[in-house]
Amino acid sequence: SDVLRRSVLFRYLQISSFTNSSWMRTDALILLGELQTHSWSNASDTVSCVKPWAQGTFSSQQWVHLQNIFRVFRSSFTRDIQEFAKMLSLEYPMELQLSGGCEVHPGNISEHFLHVAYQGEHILSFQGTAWEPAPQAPHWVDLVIKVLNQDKGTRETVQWLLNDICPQFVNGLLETGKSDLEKQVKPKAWLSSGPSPGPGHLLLVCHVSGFYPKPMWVMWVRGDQEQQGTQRGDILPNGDETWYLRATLDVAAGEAAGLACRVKHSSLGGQDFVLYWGEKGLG
Ligand code: PBS
Repeated sequence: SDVLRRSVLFRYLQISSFTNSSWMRTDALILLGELQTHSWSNASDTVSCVKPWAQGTFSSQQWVHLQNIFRVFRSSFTRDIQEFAKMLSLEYPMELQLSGGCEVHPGNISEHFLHVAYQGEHILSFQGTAWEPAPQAPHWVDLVIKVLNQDKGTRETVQWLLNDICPQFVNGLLETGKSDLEKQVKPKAWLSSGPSPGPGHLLLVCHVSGFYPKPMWVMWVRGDQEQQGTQRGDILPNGDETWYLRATLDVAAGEAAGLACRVKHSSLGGQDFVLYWGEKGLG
C-alpha cells in the first residue's frame, strides 16, 4: 500500500528553555510524516500517545522500558545543560532544540539523525558512534563534545535507540496506524478577489482547504492552458491535520472571464475540481 511504498520520516522534536539557573522547561513532540503521534509536556513524567495506535507493535514491557530511558534522559539533560552553562559561563536565557529520529525507506533501509541547536543554531550532532561538532560551531562546543564522548554508556544507548529501536518502532507504527496514515480527505475550494494589484487589474484568489495528505496541485487555467502567472502560496496547517493552500493570479480586468482554478489531489481520484471565475456573482 501507499504508506509502505514511500519513505517515512519519524522525528522527535524537543525544545528546552532555560530562563535562568532555576527556571527551565522541556517540551517535546513526535511526528510520523505529517501526523503527530506523541507529546511530552514539561508537566508530565511520561511521553503521551496522541493516537490510539501510537504504541506501535511494542509490548507494554518494552514501552515502560523506553519511558524509563526517556525520563532519566530528560532529567540528566537538564542537569548537563546547567553544568555546561556554568563551566562555560554561558548567559541565560538559553534555548536548546533537539531533533532526532529516522527515515525509513522501502526495503528495510533506514537512515537516522540526532542534532542539537543552541540559540537556534546547529551546534552538534551524533554521528555513527560519537558526538561531533557542527561545521560552524563556536569553539566552546569542542569542550562539550569532549565531555559527552567520555560517556560510553550514553553513546551506546543513543546508538541502540537510533539504529535498532527507531526503525523497529516506525515499522510497527506503519502497521498499527495504517488507516490513519493512508487517510484521504477531500478539499473544499472557493474563489475570491484579493487587493487590486493596480489600476485596471484584478487579483484572482483560489482557496483550497481541508485536504490530506499534503501533496496538492492547483493552477489557474484558461481551458487547458495553465496560466504561468499563477502564484502558489505556502501550504499552511489548518490545525486539524488538514492543510490549506491558495493560488493567485494577477489579470487585466477585461481578461478574467473564462479563467478557472483547477485542483488535483489524491483524494479526488482523478476527478479534478474546476471553479470558474464569474460564476455565483464573482468577477
Ligand atoms: C549549553 C551547552 C549546550 C550543550 C548541548 C549538549 C546537548 C547534548 C545532548 C546530550 C543528550 C544526552 C544527555 C544525558 C546524558 O549526558 C547522560 O547524563 C544520561 N544519559 C542517558 O540518559 C542516555 C540516554 C540518552 C538518550 C538521548 C535521546 C535524545 C545519563 O547517563 C548515565 O546513565 C546511563 C544509564 O541510564 C549510563 O549509565 C551513562 O553511562 C551514565 O552516564
